[in-house]
Amino acid sequence: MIQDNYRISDQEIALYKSFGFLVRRNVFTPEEMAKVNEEFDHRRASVVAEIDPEEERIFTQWPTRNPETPFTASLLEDPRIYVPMEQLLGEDSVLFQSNCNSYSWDVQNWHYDVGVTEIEMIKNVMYLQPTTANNGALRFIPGSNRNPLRDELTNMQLAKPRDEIGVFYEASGLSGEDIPCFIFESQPGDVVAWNELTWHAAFGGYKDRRSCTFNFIQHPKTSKQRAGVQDMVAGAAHSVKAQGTVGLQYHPTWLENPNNNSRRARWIKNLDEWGFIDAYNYGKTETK
Ligand SMILES: O=C(O)CCC(=O)C(=O)O
Repeated sequence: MIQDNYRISDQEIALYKSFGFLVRRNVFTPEEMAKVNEEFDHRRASVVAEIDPEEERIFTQWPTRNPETPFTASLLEDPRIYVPMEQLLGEDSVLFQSNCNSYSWDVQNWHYDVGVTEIEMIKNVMYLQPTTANNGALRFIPGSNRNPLRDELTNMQLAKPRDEIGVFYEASGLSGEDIPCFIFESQPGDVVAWNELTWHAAFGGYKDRRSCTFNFIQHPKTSKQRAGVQDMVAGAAHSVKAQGTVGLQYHPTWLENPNNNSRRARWIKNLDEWGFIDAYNYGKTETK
């Protein structure tokens, strides 16, 4: 049963479904965000110590389900996160990926997160510092989760980096910052949830810009949806390598589920059955 007091409204559901994203303000308190930032400081220091300094990373990522960050990890099972997701994706949806990110890039070009269209996935992001249009706020092109717009933006080569100008940018003389969009200017504690097919970008980044993400996937019911999940599983090991994620997505202490949380138990069962645990933790590419 979904708990009533954390539910999003029918209007919010309509906004998400039509435009591909949903902004939720003040989901977490300033005190809670201070705790998340404090854990982030400590974990980031231990992660950086593990990375070869020669790498000079502009992006450092580590999974949230880690005993070094117990408060942040507890947010996975916080109804403020999972209740809206269960409304949007079904009560049997699963939190399959969750990371902390320290970005030091200036620009994140327009893109969408997954190529898999058969199964719906939602990413929740909260930024740990205030964001503004010129200081790393995430932007969305409303409705770009759906076709024909999603594919039209691909054909316009909106995702091309600055040094490889895409057809639209070349013909128009415009750049990524000029694309009409919704800009998610935010305070720590605000959360934006988006369909992972929705086009998004961020400009005006700075060193150690911080976010935490919580990604949910629908429980597959049809053979097409099951194939979609398998495609995600097949790409998981590659994504860990490409992103240079430090540490296990599903830490053994989280998998032990010491308090017998029933939602966590269901997630673990599904993650194991679908092959995510083998793929993310052990780099196994063949699906079950
Ligand atoms: O904040 C950023 O630089 C980009 C975030 C993003 O693209 C994502 O979380 O998928």
